[in-house]
Amino acid sequence: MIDVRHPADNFASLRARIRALGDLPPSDRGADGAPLTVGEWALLIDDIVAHPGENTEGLWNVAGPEEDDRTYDAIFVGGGASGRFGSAFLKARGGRQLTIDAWPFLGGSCPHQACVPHHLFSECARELDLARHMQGKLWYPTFDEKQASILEIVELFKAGRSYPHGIMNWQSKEQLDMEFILNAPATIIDEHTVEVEGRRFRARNLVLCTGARTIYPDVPGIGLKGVFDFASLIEDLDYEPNRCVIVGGSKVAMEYGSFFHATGCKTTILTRSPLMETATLHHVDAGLRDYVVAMMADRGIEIEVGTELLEVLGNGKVTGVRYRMPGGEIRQIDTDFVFVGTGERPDLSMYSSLGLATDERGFVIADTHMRTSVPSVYAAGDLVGPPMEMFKARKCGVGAARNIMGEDYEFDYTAYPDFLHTTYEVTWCGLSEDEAKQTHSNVIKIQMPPDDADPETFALPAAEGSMLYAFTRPLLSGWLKLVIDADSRQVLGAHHVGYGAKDAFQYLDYLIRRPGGITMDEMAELNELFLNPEHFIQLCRLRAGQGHPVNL
Ligand code: COM
Repeated sequence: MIDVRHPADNFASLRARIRALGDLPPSDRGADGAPLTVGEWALLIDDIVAHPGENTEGLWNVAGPEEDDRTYDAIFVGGGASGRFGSAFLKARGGRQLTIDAWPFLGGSCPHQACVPHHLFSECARELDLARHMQGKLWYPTFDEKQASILEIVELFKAGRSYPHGIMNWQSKEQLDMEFILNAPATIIDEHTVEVEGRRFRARNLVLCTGARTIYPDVPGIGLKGVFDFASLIEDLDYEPNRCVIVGGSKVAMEYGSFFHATGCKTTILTRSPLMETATLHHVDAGLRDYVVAMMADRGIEIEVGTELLEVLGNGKVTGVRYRMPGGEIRQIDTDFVFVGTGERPDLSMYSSLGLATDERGFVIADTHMRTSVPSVYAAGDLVGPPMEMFKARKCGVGAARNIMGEDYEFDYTAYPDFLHTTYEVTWCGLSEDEAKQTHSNVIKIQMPPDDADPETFALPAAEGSMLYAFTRPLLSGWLKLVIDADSRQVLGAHHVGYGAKDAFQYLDYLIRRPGGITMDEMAELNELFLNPEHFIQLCRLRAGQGHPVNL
């Protein structure tokens, strides 16, 4: 056990150890007796992560009885987004929490293996796409695929990820005043008791937030070296892939496939369902889907729909895959890199003593209060199933905290704004055009390019990040649609492919779903910051004068 709570008493040897690990700028070197700085946390975490099995002592930030002798209101098992946000909220409400994580940092898989690297990779995909498209024009040199290395980008991420980790630990301890034990697995004894490094902690409630992990198809060869998922890609990739086969058609499959292909690693996606038609993605507009998939194909990504993976080939290391086409034909691709994006499931083995009810897919069943089938046990985040999104994880944790602290709080996450990346940022919220037409008899749309325009010459939409496309090949500059009920004039849905609109969709989703929604006239009254990435305000203004608005 390393006690990180009382710097003055305990830190001389810890600080000496951290200082031996590497240089920090003077501004990030804590004084003797002071709490660890972000940089010091980062060095410590980096050292622990880099030497698995060596640094096995837990990092304890637990109040002694002289500081706080109350029973814990909740123990959060897992310190990812749900556990961290739930803990912070519960603490802010005056409760007492303890957060436990097997990793030496708070924040969970997001900054370690998931959302943060995904965003780095998607930014690289966008940059590479532009550099390849613009090569030989302006100041852009001939695009040299050999300069773009998946391995190098993964290593860039790994070299930098301990700084976000350091921030999470520092913020949770110094700003949010959370109690936590890190780098130590929790053992669940019963619904009120958890054991860590031989010490038992009791709490009024448990909040389970240990996430989910990729499930692999059960086919021969799936365990060969060279088969990766989003997590093992970060931890285990040690060569530069030359050819990629993606198994699955999930968001992860589309995002990572777009990145790999953009680096010059020819990529084929093998998917059962058409992309963006999987059950876990809702409100996907057909026009948006068509544009996104067409643009992936335009970049050269092969998408094989209706296929079934039969076998990963290789002898110790992947050399290819065999798969069945929809008509039954068996095909083979030679490849040195297989990436699995078939979805995730939780590992519930540590909860066997609780007897939690689960659904047919293996997710923990939790009601809208985040209560499981076991009284006083809550569950949050990916553990309770899709959507595997950050807002849901964090708000589930907060929802559990609110209920534990006496509020009657329900969290409904059936409607939400959504996004994914290809080489574009793709965002949507509200209803698709087809959905709107099922419930409204007079639906119009504002769309760019319009259905009857030639997209090769219609150089709009264009805005942040797509101006160079608009002026060189308009088709590539993006796509947008606003779905409107012409009778009530209410905006029903918004859909966008381009760059820079993601933030706006968080607020658009709220405006569309609040009681009364937002009308196209109210939208037209907003003040655009031109060239606004999604163009919706001024496009509504062009039609707002019409008593009976029609398509634009
Ligand atoms: C974000 C992690 S990377 S958390 O949600 O802030 O804990």
